[in-house]
Amino acid sequence: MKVIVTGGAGFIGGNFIHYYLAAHPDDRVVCIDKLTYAGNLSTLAPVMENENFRFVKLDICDREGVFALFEEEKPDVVINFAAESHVDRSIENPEIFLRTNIIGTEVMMDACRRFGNIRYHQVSTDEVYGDLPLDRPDLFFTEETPIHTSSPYSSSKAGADLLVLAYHRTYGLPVTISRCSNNYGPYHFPEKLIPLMIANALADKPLPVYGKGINVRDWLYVEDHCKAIDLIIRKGRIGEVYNVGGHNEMRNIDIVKLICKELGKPESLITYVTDRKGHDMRYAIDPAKIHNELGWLPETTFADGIKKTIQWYLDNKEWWQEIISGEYRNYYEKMYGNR
Ligand code: NAD
Ligand code: TDX
Repeated sequence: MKVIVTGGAGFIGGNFIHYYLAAHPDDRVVCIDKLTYAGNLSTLAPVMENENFRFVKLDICDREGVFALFEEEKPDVVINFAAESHVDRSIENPEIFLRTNIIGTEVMMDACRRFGNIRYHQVSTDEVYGDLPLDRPDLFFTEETPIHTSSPYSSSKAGADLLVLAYHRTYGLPVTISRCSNNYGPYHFPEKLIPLMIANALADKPLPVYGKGINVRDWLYVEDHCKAIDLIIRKGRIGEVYNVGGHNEMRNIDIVKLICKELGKPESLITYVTDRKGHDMRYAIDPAKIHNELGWLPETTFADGIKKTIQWYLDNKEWWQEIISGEYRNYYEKMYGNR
């Protein structure tokens, strides 16, 4: 099988490529990535020499370039991870989110239509459902929960999801969508909560917790997400949405305290800063559908996953230190300087 993976130089796409090439050594993977600030070729260094892997620097909005690549590679499956993915950046500058996340999805699906009705999978997010109240722990996002977005990021992802379902209904494109909860693990860009707190704690820098730190996220080890996507592209029902999550809800402040404990750093580093605008309170996935239909269950507990993740950041300092020494410094100063 030949698979085109977009956004493979990013966090989840990169982990997916590592997982996929090991799990399916006879398949070919072609990665398309524009290498934005979030894309790092060093993430793909371990597979660059693999003869079943090819990297192509390409914008998913570049219709001509994408069509030429499809003509050349003739993929069987396309998995679209490429996106602008950081909520805080979407609040500062929504436009690029609409371009990449919506137009890019359209271009990738047009290429699938043009070159033989190719199987298409969209990597989406639980954020399209908006948020749940903290005082209703009985409520969860199911695939039937209405789309109700909060940020420009989640709105752009929701727009893309609607377009994917429209391409199925209108053109008969064989699509699936996965909507996953918050991922964590190796190669996670240090602008996101867990790697940011690890990097700051190791440097004895303040740990900026938004608001009161009581917002809840449902955390899943990235490899479990990769396995879910692999199952969906093989066994998922066409035209369906699958929620992916492991019933692992945690408050931000408890995660930050856990990171302090694991690294032997004092909680006095924790600094409460101005809240995120429109900050979603709680995400919580009901994964019953993917479990019942495809037999998926998460394999890594949070206790193990967070230990493995922290160890990875300790063992791979050059990967993230290179990132935080570059353009990221300006971003950090702008977002956190006077917060
Ligand atoms: P990321 O920001 O780490 O990586 C995104 C990658 O896409 C980068 O390599 C970047 O260079 C590339 N990219 C961006 N714009 C592009 C364009 N126009 N053309 C080609 N490549 C482009 O993101 P991530 O956290 O790995 O997220 C991957 C996908 O999973 C996204 O679609 C995101 O919405 C979704 N998702 C993420 C999470 C999470 O917790 N991180 C949870 C659920 C869903
Ligand atoms: O410095 C911080 N301080 C803080 O308190 C940062 C960066 C975050 N937070 C809070 C905000 C959120 O409540 O931590 C929580 C997690 O924040 P992020 O890591 O930015 O993730 P989130 O906004 O939940 O979105 C993530 O999960 C869903 C991904 O970035 C999305 O791409 C995915 O769709």
